Amino acid sequence: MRRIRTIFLSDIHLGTRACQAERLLSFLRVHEAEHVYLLGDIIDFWSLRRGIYWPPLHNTFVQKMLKRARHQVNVVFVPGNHDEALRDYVGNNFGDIRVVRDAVHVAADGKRYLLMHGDEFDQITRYHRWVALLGDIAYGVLLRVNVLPTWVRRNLHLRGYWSLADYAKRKIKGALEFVYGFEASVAHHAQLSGFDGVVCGHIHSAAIKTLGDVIYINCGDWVDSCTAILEHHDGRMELVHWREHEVLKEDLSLEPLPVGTPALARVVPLRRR
Ligand SMILES: [Mn+2]
Repeated sequence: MRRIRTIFLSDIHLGTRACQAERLLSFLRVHEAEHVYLLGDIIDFWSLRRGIYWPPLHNTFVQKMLKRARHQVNVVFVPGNHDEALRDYVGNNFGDIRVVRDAVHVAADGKRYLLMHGDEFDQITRYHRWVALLGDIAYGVLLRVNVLPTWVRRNLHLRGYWSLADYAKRKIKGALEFVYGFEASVAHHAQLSGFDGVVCGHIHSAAIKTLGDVIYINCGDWVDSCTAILEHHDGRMELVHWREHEVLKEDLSLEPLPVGTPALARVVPLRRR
């Protein structure tokens, strides 16, 4: 169990097939914090509107958050654009989870961070909602296409998680320009507002970097890259990539089978009568 001061998560997209809830739960099992910030797109209402998908693990995540909040953990939820319906509940509580439009976090080293989802700085989402929806569907298709390579790699015991959506995001020049434009405008806003840093999400591109005079931090996502931001007890921020081998290390029930075991043995236990 790693005890840290703060966990920042965003873009979990519960309610979608792409959501890596199992990995997220394995990450949470070994991380305990005083503060947990959920920075938007936690529940994907856009996807749920197209059809209900809500497996038990997605419920487990919600239950775990409610439980931590009940046990003196400061759990704060900032709705994003995929869960913007919950922006109507700003100022209220879900159990002991506070719902706010945006928040300020003072780190252990005294630095003041602005916390938000970040879609306000995504001009496409803001002004051309239909373009955003189209982009959303295309991204969803990419992730679905990626389901097969992931299954193959997992069953051949290949380490890591090759991601088509991530690959496309990195390769397409326009996408990179979009990411840099987003980072620059968010950092600029935080600087003008007098903050030392900003923690956001939305673009599924995790980062900790200095832009101008501010620290720009993005939590990334749990549909694709499986990333989180941790604050240590001295105020140091860390970007964590939660990969398959870490899941294997922490969870003995997922111990890899000996080399040479047929891949199918994992899925269908072979029985002789
Ligand atoms: Mn978003």
